Amino acid sequence: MSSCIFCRIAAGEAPADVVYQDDRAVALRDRHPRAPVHILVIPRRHIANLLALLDEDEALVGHLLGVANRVARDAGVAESGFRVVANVNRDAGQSVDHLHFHVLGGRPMGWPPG
Ligand code: DGP
Repeated sequence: MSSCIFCRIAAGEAPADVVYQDDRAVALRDRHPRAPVHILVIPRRHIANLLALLDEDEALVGHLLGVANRVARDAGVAESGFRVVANVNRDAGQSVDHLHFHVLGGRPMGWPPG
C-alpha cells in the first residue's frame, strides 16, 4: 500500500468526499476547508508537484485544469469567482507531496495571498 495519502484516496483505499473522478483525475473536498468551496484536484498517478512534471504530462495538466473548471461550475462559484492554487515546496506551504490544485471559492479573497 502506498504511503502517499492522495495515492491511497485515488485508489479508493482511503476515504474522501469525492466530487468528480475519471481515468486520470480525482476531485475531493479538502478536509481543512479554507473557503466555503475548497476542492482538491489531483492526478491519479503520483507526481510530487509541478516541478516533477515531464514534457509528456502537458495534456494531463490541461486536463486537471479542465476538471478544476468543471468542479468550480458544479459548486456554483464559476460566476462569482474562484482561485486555483498549486503550492510548490516549503515556502509555498506544500504539505502533501502529490500534485494537487486547490479550487477555492464562495467568498472574496485577498491579494496577494499570505
Ligand atoms: P498543501 O498545503 O498545498 O500541500 O495542501 C494539502 C491540502 O490537503 C491541505 O489543505 C489539507 C488537505 N489534506 C491533507 N490530507 C488530506 C486527506 O487525507 N483528505 C483530504 N480530504 N484532504 C487532505
